[in-house]
Amino acid sequence: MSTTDFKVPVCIGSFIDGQPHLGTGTRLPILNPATDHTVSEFSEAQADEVGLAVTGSRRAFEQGPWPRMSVDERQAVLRSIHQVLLQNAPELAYLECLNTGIVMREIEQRHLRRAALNFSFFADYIGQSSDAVYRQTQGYTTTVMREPVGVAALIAPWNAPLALSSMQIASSIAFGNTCVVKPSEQSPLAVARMIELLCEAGLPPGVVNLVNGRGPVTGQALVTHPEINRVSFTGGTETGRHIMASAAQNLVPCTLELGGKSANIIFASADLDRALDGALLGIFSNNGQQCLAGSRILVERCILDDFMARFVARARALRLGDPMADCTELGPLASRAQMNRVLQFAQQAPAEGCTLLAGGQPAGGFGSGYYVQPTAVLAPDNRCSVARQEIFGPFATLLSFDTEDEALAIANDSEFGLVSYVWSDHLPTVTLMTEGLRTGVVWVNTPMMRELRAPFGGFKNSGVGRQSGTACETFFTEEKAITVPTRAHPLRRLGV
Ligand code: TXE
Repeated sequence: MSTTDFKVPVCIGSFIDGQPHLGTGTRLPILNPATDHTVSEFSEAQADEVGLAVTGSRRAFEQGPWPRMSVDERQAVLRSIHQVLLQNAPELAYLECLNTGIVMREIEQRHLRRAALNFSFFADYIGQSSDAVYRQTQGYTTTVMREPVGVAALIAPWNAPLALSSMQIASSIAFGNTCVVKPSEQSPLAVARMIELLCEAGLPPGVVNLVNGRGPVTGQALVTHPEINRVSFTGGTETGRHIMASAAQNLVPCTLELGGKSANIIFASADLDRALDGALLGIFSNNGQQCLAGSRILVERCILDDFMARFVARARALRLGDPMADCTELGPLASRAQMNRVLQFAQQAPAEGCTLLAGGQPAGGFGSGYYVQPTAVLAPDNRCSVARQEIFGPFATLLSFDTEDEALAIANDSEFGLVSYVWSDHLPTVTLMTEGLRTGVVWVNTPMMRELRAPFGGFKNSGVGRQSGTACETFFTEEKAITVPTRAHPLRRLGV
């Protein structure tokens, strides 16, 4: 099937109770980052339209079949979604690539597989989870059950819209909840189609509703709606802080998956060919726009010159181009604002003592597309802005260290604590580092490898809460303790 077979909608609206709902809100453009051309538009949901979506979700929760289905029935729908997403992968990948500039090969091989897997993973999980029974207190049995919490607000980012929003959707609905999804205003195209497909796969209407719009308008109305019971947010740290404060007004718990400035620590004792491949993948895959990017590359001083020369040569050789093309390794950034942000860091770095090793300029030959040259700087120390702030683009900051303790101190000297990477074949070094690193995930001798069974999430300003089967079950369910006496105990009789 050729990409021209896929229809791009003229305008995207909300999706409520299984039906498209085109409101009267402001029409805003949906852009192709590779060309800066408008490819579609969306209608921004105002508070009243957000209210309709939340009411639809509430009705589906209170009266609809989904929360009342047996686990077997819910599993069957989640597995059907897995199948339908894979069957429609070419169309979803096309829309995602068109709207985000993420390289098609990565969308097909990573994002879409993950999106489908998220649903089958939670189907498997709910088939195995169990309630707890306490019988330690003689004469009583106490059962602790978990029930769905109600309606979840899911706020998704623009750097991996399908992969990340599908995680939020699957992990909330698997436990019998309903939800309202708000994708990023920059990247609503593929998510809107995915949500239609959920219904086509057999999900009852109203279980997953969709609203589109900017954060302060649509997102804020959703997060603060009084009928919302949980908020799941993936995005920037400052936005996360604001969302959590807003949700706190209604005492609504939040899970926040935020930014990072992850250390990728390379020791002389590593397999340096693999470490080099891993470092390049860590910072340049997904166009450098990923929360788990290994954006601070810490290199043991005795191998610095050699490693740096090889890293820079490979970075310069990266194939920039049309994200739809098979040979492309690096596409455009997601927005003009993001491109300008990245370029500004490159511009300021020399004033802070950094040496520009590669890139730092807009990449020529791509018209008005948001392309930035693969960029690398050597920073004199960890205090520079490029070592502290999340840049979120194809921008590597290299630093050097002499000892394990120094590597650990630099790695941990960050407001973030999402992931870290260690490259060494020396077991005591690996042990020392994995025990000392203050991050939610540590990858040893491998680039990012997401094990869905294990918790994913960050220390410090990288987030609140975790994503895994058990963590999502805890977050998206309420516990209820039911105590029953095993025989008729004599009761103290009042008023006799
Ligand atoms: O994302 P925002 P921004 C980081 C990255 C990037 C920075 C800023 O460093 O440069 O964040 O990105 C919605 N109420 N990450 O500002 O604002 C918004 O509409 C409710 C890391 O573009 O965090 C979108 O749907 N919702 C990251 C979502 O929040 C609000 C992924 C994320 O947008 C809102 C993205 C409000 N008041 C950026 N304001 C990661 N963790 O992977 C905004 N939103």
